[in-house]
Amino acid sequence: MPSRVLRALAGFVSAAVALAMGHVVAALFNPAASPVVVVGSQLVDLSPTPVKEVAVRYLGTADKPVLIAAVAVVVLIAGALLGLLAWQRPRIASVGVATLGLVGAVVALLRPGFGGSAVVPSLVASVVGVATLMGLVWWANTPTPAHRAGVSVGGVSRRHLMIGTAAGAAVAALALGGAVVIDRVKQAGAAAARRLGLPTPASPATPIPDGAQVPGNTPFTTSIEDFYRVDIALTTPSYSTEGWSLTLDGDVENPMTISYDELMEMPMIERDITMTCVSNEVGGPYVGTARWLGVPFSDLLPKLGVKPGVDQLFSYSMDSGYTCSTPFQAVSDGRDAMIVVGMNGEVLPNKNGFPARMLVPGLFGFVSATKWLNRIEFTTYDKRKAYWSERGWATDADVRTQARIDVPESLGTITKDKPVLAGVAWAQHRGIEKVEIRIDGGEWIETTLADDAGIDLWRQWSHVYDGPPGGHTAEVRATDLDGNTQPEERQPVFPSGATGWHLIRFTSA
Ligand SMILES: Nc1nc2c(c(=O)[nH]1)N[C@H]1C(S)=C(S)[C@@H](COP(=O)(O)O)O[C@H]1N2
Ligand SMILES: [Mo]
Repeated sequence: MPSRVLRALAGFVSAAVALAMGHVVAALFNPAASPVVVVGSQLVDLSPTPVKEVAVRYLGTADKPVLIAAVAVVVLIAGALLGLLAWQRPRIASVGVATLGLVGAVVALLRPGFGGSAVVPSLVASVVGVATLMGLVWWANTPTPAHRAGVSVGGVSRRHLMIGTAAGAAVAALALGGAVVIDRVKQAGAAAARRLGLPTPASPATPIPDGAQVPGNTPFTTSIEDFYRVDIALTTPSYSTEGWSLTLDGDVENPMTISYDELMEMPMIERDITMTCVSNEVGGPYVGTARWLGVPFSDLLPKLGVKPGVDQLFSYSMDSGYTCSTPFQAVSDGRDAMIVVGMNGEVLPNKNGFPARMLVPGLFGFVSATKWLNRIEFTTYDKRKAYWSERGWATDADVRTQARIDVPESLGTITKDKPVLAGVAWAQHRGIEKVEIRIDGGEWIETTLADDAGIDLWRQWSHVYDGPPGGHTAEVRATDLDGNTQPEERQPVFPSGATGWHLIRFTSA
């Protein structure tokens, strides 16, 4: 007979293989039906409230993993004890191991809302546990060549048993690893389902023409990852939609409070819109274009019955007392002002304002794009003053007409075979008429504009450089469709947006 330690080890490993196989089977179709999880959950439900409170107090949010680990440890110890019996009383040991698994199956049957299939992982664990333990006994009793040659005595192969337990431990580890992988894959699937869960727009975006993108230039649509983030929150707020609602009130006939589900059921528009921050320096990065999905104000305003005299929308954020003022005119003049729930085909990310934000084409973000939105009050500029207005910034600010050079980057090089300068220009809700460039302070030359995707969007431009090699400067200026050309005069971002021309130095090789 093997030593006590080896017998206990064999039982322990058999229990581990059993739990791991039950766990991986559960991971496939119902993770909550894993034998250890199902028993742990039942213990949570059975334990009296004071015990739960103590557990939560001392273990915090780790209370559930700790409990599940405790269940696993109990089963593994029971397995080790049964392992001690396995050589002399194999039947009793087998029944014991099977019973451990059956406990999981019975508990799974008792738990509400689980259904009969929830017993499968525990039954699998039962069968695997018995098979592993009896397999180890058999394998250890199988004579090695050494026995046959009469070199070794005792009728038991330590070597076989050690190889067998090591193999069992490896199987258990692989199964646990498999369960983790399955869980990851399923979570990725759930994220994809959330994307699919976004409502289909009643009014989809018109496709962006292929010709709107200058090859090698900044991407026309900015990815969520690359989209600039500007706000006064210290960390990324993360709110749940449960209990969240959006209140529309103030000087309206019918104030409304809308839950997330109600909002998601309203007809939506999908639009590509370029957003800009007032704090963007000339040539700066705080500008981006995304495909936004949301409920248009044009649908909400008639339902609300806005009273005469309202000239301001005063929006509130759940985060840190941020407020924002938006001219009522800008949300009621027919442009695509909306309450946004989706961005680039995904549920609005936390950093960009989940569950909902405002967006008004043509206005700087600080006077239109409240994130983590929970209330919009229809009122007057006399009555309410917004967060940034209190700090001296403009109360109402259209975006500035701006052009930026993106290719080459500042101090970069263009080559003879690709002597192209390129960039973007924006004047949301007015549209870009032309972008001009001048090299070394010379004559202004009109650049080639890429295809137009709409007045609420930036427009790409490019220019083929045909001057001498060496170091040069390039400057750009845009003119919008209202006829305003970007002024040369440099103004700082405070209080209503920077002005001036973007200049870079570059080398022509
Ligand atoms: N709640 C809240 N919303 C906010 C802000 C803020 O500080 N808090 N900043 C605004 C500013 S200044 C801009 S430019 C835009 C930026 O939006 P983004 O981070 O999604 O790019 O959000 C606006 N909405
Ligand atoms: Mo901003």
